[in-house]
Amino acid sequence: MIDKQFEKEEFKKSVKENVKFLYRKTLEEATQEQIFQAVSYTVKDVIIDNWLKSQKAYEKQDPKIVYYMSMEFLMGRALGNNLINLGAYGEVKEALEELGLDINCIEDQEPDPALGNGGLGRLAACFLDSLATLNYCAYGCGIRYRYGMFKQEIRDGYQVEAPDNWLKNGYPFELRRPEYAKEVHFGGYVRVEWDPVKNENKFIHEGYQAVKAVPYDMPITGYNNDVVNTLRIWDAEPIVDFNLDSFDKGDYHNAVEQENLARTIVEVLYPNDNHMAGKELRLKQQYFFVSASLQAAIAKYKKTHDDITKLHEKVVFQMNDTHPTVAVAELMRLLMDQEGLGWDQAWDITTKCCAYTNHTIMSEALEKWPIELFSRLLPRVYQIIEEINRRFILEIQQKYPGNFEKVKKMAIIYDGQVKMAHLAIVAGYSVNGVARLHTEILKNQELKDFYEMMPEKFNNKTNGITQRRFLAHGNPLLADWVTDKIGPDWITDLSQLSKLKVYADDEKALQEFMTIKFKNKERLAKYILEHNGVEVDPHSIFDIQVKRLHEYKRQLLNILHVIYLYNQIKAHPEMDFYPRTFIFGAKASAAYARAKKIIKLINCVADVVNNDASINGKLKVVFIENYRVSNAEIIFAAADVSEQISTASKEASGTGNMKFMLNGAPTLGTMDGANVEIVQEVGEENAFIFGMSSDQIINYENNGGYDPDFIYNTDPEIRQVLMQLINGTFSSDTEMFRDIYNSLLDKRNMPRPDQYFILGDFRSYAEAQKRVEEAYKDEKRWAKMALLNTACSGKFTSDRTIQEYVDDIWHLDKVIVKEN
Ligand code: 26W
Repeated sequence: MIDKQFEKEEFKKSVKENVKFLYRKTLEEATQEQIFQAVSYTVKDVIIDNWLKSQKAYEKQDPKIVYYMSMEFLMGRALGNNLINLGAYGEVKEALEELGLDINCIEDQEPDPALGNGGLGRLAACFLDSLATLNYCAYGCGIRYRYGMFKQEIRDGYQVEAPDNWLKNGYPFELRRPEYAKEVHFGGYVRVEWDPVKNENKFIHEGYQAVKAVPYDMPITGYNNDVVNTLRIWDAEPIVDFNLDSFDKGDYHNAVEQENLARTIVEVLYPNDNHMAGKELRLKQQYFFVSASLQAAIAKYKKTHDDITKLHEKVVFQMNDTHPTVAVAELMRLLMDQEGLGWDQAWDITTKCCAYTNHTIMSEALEKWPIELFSRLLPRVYQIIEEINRRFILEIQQKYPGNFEKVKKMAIIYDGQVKMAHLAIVAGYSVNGVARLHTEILKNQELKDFYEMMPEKFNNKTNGITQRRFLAHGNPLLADWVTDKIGPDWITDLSQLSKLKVYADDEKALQEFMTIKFKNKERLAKYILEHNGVEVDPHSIFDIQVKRLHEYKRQLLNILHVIYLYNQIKAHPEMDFYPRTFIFGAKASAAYARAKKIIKLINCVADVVNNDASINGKLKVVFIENYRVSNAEIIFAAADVSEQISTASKEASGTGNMKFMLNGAPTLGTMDGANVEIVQEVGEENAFIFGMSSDQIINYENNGGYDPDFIYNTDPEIRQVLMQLINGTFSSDTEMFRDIYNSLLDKRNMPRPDQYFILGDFRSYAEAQKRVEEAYKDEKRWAKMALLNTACSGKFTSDRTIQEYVDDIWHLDKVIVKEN
């Protein structure tokens, strides 16, 4: 039953009232943005009631709570998603129509809350959606960055970063909660004092700078169950307003610094994906939100429980990669210094409360902090880590007497650095990878020593995505068609999609399926024309690669292959070639020069190819500016081919691959990350797999023997493509792409030329692309393939992933909020 406030007349009245109340305007006078605000306030009203109701239910039922600790939450827009989850989307769409408004335009007014980089941040957002939908009590804990992921503009083919001032007009779906503010301390020193009563040392932190952490809560709605959970993101404020008082105390400098700290700490999200920069401010951000979140969790627990030693029965902290790992030491500190527990008791609780998810094996992503920096910024926390390390090394020596190699490889503090992954593994009771292959690589390669010492901690949780956003909201035509065929249960039980398999040979159904795909391609073509000024033909194959730009993801392989096709068409104008549109979307980290050059290359190739009349529009290349959650939804829905072409072993899981699959796009990919499981679900005949296996890659990496020079010298077509990077074909400046060329061939490129085996996989990729073309030409075969991809994607819902986390790691209780 739909909420009364969403009944059309009621809803319209409320929107009009909000416009009047907020802006002193009539609907006719209000801007689209103001109407968006007014609509959102109406929706928020309903949500607040459910929020209160959920809170009450939780208080009564006292369930175990998971705190999902993450530096990033890539939420995307909330309005449409909330309407879907409240079951009111259709009703509201019609009500707005009656007011002469287009719901899409209203939704477009909302800024994307982009408090994340890519995969890891979006995964956190999908998890929150699933937790609420599955009736679990969960908090997301993060940072309220003033500026989220930068906005990408393409100027003259180059990426230019613009600030993302997402709070400019005020964000309607957040609630400031000053009454829950917490203090966080930085710097200073630790004084040790003997406590004669307890007969032990007391550690007193003094001379620190303090910052006030103020929480802002965002509601996380479950699907049709009245559950509203909370994403709690922390803002920083100065403790006291600047005052001359401190000047008198000779503390003027410190007072100014303390205020500055509060201003800078949450200023901006670090836009690095898979690259550790080692910036002090980043560690400050980590400690800031971790300390505030732990304090809040403990305070909440103590409100209704008096035995802190049973904390683990009601609370679990899941650490999203190592970024929040300082949590284990901070929890120890709070339990010992604030709650008065001894080391052993505190350790026992901590190691029952903390669990760690690893999201990458890229060595440059591993977080290691210089001792000097760490101990200066967090002196008491550092002391605790030293003690954890000391005790852990004793354990290693007990288990492997005389084996100093082990100590060297496994210590938490070594070579002047604090290794956060080691800390997370030692203090966590669970360590999980994010796809089957990834977890196996962790166990057998990257974390082998730890796996051998504590195998019981290791487990796999293959990632998933929420179908509420990426099908119900992003692809309404397909969503309605699916519901028509199998009923609406797929919205909360994606395994239902397998019922679609019976339509794999049903011509009418296949035709309907492909007609929807075509309409979605028209929608994307319109978007591309409006935003990029490029005309693309929806009859061509939409071959899409959207994800962060990184060498290991091999956008370069894709664009080199485009050049190769271009050469072929030019050389053989008569050859049979099915028209293709290669679509890219990717942000490069602002400091990642080579990644930015690859964006420039894609745009330069696009310029040449799109303007070459002699190829008759058979090839088009489009770079979609500012790829983000909101346009992603449109992009996935319109894809024919899903490019998942990372160097095997490098992509931990991938989640874009799942979004494409759900929307009926076969994967063109390597046997990497979750692609392996996608192929297993859909069958090899319904995917296009190519390239070296992760074993082959790892073997080359360990034993050498890979020689891109040989390929260059023996394959004239590849050589031609490479020569075109430096002979003026795509830029009159022949030095423009020299670095890219060198990265593939120059022996001085570290650790070796063509580190990501682009030339090694090129032929195999080109051949797989040929198979794509053949398959596409056979309309019926393609339609069946596309439909089967949707039908077999049930495993990849984040609902399944979350249920596995609950069963194996968190052990949460289901909560009932909605009375029937
Ligand atoms: C310290 C800098 C830094 C920043 C972000 C290092 C590492 C990261 C993330 C772990 C990078 C990331 O987003 N990893 C992706 O996580 C996804 C969700 O599990 C996976 O699907 C992707 O394969 C993985 O690259």
